[in-house]
Amino acid sequence: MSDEVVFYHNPRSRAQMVHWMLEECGAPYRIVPTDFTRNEHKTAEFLSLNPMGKLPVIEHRGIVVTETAAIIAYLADQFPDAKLAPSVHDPARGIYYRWLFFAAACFEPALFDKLMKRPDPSRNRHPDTAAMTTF
Ligand SMILES: N[C@@H](CCC(=O)N[C@@H](CS)C(=O)NCC(=O)O)C(=O)O
Repeated sequence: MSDEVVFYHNPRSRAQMVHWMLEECGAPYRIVPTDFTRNEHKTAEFLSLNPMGKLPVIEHRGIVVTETAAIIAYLADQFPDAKLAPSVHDPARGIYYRWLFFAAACFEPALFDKLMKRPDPSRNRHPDTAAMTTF
């Protein structure tokens, strides 16, 4: 089976982070340009890879991976010669996970709330749960 990573890419997207990672880890890869203006990320073929209809997406050895942070972690594990992640048994893996998950689950959503000028959520609490909140 080929080791080539098939990489669905648009330069005006988070796929740029995966592009950088592919270069850093030295993976052999092939770009499939995906044009948002032609809705190429909403075709039946694309949705069969990622039902969310979003980039980035990679296919590697018959496996589809989506979500930028997941793809980056996957590539670090698949191409370990680049030494881009602590090994599974190294306690430093905890620090790696910490910041990887923080970036995807906390930092990025907060950043996009600001960029998209989304209003702050209401601070009104239901009386049953108000006492349990600490902020
Ligand atoms: N949580 C996903 C977000 C993916 C995402 O929102 N991708 C955008 C480009 S940066 C996209 O494909 N948008 C097109 C659309 O939603 O129609 C990730 O981290 O990969």
